Amino acid sequence: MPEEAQKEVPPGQRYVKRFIYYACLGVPDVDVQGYRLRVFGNVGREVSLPYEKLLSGPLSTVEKDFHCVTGWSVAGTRWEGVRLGELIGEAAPLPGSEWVMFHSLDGYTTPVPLRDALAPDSIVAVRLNGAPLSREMGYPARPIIPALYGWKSAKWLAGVEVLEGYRDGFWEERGYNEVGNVWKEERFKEWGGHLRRSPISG
Ligand SMILES: Nc1nc2c(c(=O)[nH]1)N[C@H]1C(S)=C(S)[C@@H](COP(=O)(O)O)O[C@H]1N2
Ligand SMILES: [Mo]
Repeated sequence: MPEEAQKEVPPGQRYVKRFIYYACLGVPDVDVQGYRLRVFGNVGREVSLPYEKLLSGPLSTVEKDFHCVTGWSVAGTRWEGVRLGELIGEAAPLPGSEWVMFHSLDGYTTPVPLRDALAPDSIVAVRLNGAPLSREMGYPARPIIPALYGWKSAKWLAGVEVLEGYRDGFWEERGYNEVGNVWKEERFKEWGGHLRRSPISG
């Protein structure tokens, strides 16, 4: 199925008007002066970017629907940010790199395949629908990877760790899927097939 087909509703999703706001570990205090977005791990050279550097771009615009694994979607959200591929490329990932772990200021973590992070419409967003991200929505930055469920969009993003092998993040430890592709409906891990058929709420 073409991932670009935004007219199509991903399996098991329904549209709502507004984002349902989540902060499972609370909303962190953000000291934007001291803030750096770090790209580290299995890389040739670490990258450390202040917020102004992220803002100065160049910024790409990604207009896509946003899909939460609990079943709600928001149509046509417009995000602006720096391409993840640019940031990760700057850090020169070493051969054998296959995953990326996002680290947030609140302690939240979530992994994505490097392949998805490098997709052309994968960005580190600093703006949503024409305005800087609000504190609740993840200021100063959050990754947006349109083909993956919303839990992979780690709000208050501070670190992008390049990995060779897979590691669980916060929700993955609790049974959510390693990849989380919305078109393949990858909600839960394959083990415990019963989980895949459990009722989806929200
Ligand atoms: N740091 C952090 N990032 C997070 C979450 C969270 O609880 N903490 N929730 C995730 C989930 S499950 C979703 S669907 C989206 C929700 O984004 P919103 O709170 O902006 O609606 O954020 C994701 N990123
Ligand atoms: Mo979610």
